[in-house]
Amino acid sequence: MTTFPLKRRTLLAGAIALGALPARTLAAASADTTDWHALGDDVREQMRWAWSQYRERAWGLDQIRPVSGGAESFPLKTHHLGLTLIEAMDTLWVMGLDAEFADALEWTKTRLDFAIDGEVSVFETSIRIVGGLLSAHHACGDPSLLAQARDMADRLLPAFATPTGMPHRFVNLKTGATRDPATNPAEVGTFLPEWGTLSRLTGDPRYHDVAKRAVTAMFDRRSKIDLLADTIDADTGRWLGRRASVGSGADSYYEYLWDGWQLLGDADCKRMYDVCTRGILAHQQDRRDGRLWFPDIDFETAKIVSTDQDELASFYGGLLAQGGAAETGAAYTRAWASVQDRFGILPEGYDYATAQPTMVTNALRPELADAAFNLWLLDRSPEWRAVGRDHFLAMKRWNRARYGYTAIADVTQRPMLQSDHCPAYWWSEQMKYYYLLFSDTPRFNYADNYLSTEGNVLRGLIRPARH
Ligand code: IFL
Repeated sequence: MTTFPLKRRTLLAGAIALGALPARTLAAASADTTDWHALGDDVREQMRWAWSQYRERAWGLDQIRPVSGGAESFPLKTHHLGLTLIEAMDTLWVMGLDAEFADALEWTKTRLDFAIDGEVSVFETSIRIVGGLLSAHHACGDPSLLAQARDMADRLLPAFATPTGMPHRFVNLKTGATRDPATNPAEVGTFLPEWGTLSRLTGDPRYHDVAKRAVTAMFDRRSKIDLLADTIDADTGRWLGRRASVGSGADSYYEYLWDGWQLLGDADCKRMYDVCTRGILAHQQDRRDGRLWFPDIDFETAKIVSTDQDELASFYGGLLAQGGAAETGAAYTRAWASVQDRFGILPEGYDYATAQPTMVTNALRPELADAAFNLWLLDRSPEWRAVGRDHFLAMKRWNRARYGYTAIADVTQRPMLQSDHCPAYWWSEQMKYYYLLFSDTPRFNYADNYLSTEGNVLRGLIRPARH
């Protein structure tokens, strides 16, 4: 995700601070005595502790199982690529955990090998591995990281060789065989910031060009009311579904339109973002009991098809604010924060019409912390720090297990029921969002930065001066 240049941020700060904050929130914010830097130190300490568990029990493996101390592979089914390690690197760096970062760097130099005869999700592998290596490269400048990011992107490239330019969902890392043309906006359009960066750093335009072609091919198939549906055939370009959503399957498509503008200065991306966002704001807003929600609707008729909200959509308030709709973004984030207030941790599914969870799990999700961080970057309101603090403290209370932080099987039970899973994005996303939100670290440029959908910092890391 991204921030505006200083001037724009200052303007937005005024707009939000003067207009949109409810009196209750303002009062609570001004009475807040939280020691933010101490909280930042605590985040760093949790990261250091969880990393030591991973180092001891699952070193080089994809994901630790925090309850049993075992491990699981992802994105390959039967082979590990060190996913957690790659995802964690820029977070370790920004926290100043330099020995841990150096240890991880050494592993990538000596052990990383992508020539595996197995299939990966093109989308997941790009945002996590290509993005993770690029952000680690941004942190330390080691050329081996860029070479590895490029190696992985080269292995993903065959997926884009379709008649429409929209990628197949899976590719074999060794043979280049692809499969599954039935895809969605997010899996088509979540490449440009990483792949544009790769082109900039390597001088090879192919990465940028395939990513741009895919995102544009999707945009060109929007409905007359400027909405995208949820499933499309990448070979024929024909829609296979009708549901328009800002959640799963669509979320980061919109995010990367904005990010293409913010990180790469691509005016086409800005235009596409504005068109899509106008469509969403015109047809998809629904206010109930003073709260703003975005139901799923039919992409041609705008008829509501579901009031069931996907937790993944809770990032969207931060994006709306970044794109200039500050009050709407704040209102949507407050709607989700009220669900957090009620359950402690967001359920994976929540129906705002019945005010009931529809899926009681939570896969250690970062989205609300992501929105809080992005809103705070724009206006510096303590309201968003408080949303992030509550997210962090609930995680410490309910998700901490013997060997790390774990997902929740049921957020409605007390104590919450834990499952045995630590998705690698946890190391790249919320731990970084919390730390940046609380610490005011000099290693990060708070006025000019870019974080990807996976929390990978591709602009804004500040290397300490050498003495
Ligand atoms: O991989 C993560 C990323 O934020 C994303 N979607 C879901 C994951 C986190 O919940 O784009």
